[in-house]
Amino acid sequence: MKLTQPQLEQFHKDGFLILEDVLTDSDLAPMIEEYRVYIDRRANELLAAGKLTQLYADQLFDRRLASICRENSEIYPELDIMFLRGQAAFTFLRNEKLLDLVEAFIGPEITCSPIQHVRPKLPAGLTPRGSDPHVVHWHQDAGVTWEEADPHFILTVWLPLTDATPENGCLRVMPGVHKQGLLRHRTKSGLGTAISPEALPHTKIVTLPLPKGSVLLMHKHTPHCSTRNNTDRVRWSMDIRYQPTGTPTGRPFHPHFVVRSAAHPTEVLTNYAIWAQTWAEALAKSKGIRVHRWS
Ligand SMILES: O=C(O)CCC(=O)C(=O)O
Ligand SMILES: [Fe+2]
Repeated sequence: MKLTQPQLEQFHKDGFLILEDVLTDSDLAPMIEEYRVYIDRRANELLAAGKLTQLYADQLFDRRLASICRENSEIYPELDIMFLRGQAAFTFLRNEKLLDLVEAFIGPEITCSPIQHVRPKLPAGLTPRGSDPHVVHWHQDAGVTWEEADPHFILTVWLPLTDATPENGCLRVMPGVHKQGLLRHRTKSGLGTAISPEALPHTKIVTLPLPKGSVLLMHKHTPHCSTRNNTDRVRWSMDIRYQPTGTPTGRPFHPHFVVRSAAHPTEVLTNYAIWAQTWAEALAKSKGIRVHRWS
C-alpha cells in the first residue's frame, strides 16, 4: 500500500492517520496463534497447580483470557512483547506492509524502537490490583521517552488484534495538537505518566474505533488516551514505534534494532534468537532504571 499525498498531508495536519484494510489474516494470525498457544500452555499449568478450575479451552481469543483472569490473573503481566518474546512477534515487527507505510515518513533506514507493546485490555474491574495499565490517561508518546529523543521523529503504529470499539476502550486523540510540541507531563502512581492537568489542551477529541486489519499512524506529539473496557471481552491491540536509524530511542537501556535498510541491508536484524536474548539481558540489567523523565 502506497500512501497518497492527501494522506500524508492529513497526517501532518491532524497528527494521525487511519488506514483500513491494511493487514490481513496472513499478517495477524501468526501473532494471535502465538498468544493463543501461550495462554493455553499457561492455563494448563495453572490447572495442574490447582490455581484454575477449568481451561476455558472452548472460548475464543477475545474471551478466554478474561475468563482465566477472573479466576487467576497470574498470566496477565507475562504477555507484553518483551516478556513473552515470541518468534511471531519478532517477525511481525518487520512486517513489510507496515514498513512500507513507515518508509513514507522516515525513508528507508528504519529502526524499531524498544517502546513496543501487546495490550490485552481486560474487562473493567478484572485487572490485578484494580488498576489497568491499558487504561491510559492523556499523554503524548514523546512524554514516555528520555530527553535524548526529543529532536527526532518517532512514528507510533497502533493496531487492533480484535476490533477496537468505544465500548471496549479504543483510542481517543486530539487532532492538530501535535503542532504544540511536547506538553508538560507528570508521573503518578496508579495513573502512570500523563499530561499535567494545567497543560491539558481544551480542544476537540476524536474517538477512534478501529476494525481488525486497520492501522493507526500517530505523531509522537499527538495527545491520546484510552478508556475502560466496558464489555466482557478482551480488547487486544499492539503499539509499536519506528524511527530513522541512528536516532536515539529515548530508552537507551532497552534494545532497538534495524528493520529495514537500503544502505546497509546486512545490518537488518533477522535473527530471532539474538532479539529475544538481547531483550532478556536488557530487562535483567535495567531493573530500577527510571524509565520516564518526569517527577
Ligand atoms: O492501547 C492503548 O490503550 C494505549 C496505547 C498507547 O498509548 C500508545 O499506543 O501509545
Ligand atoms: Fe501512547
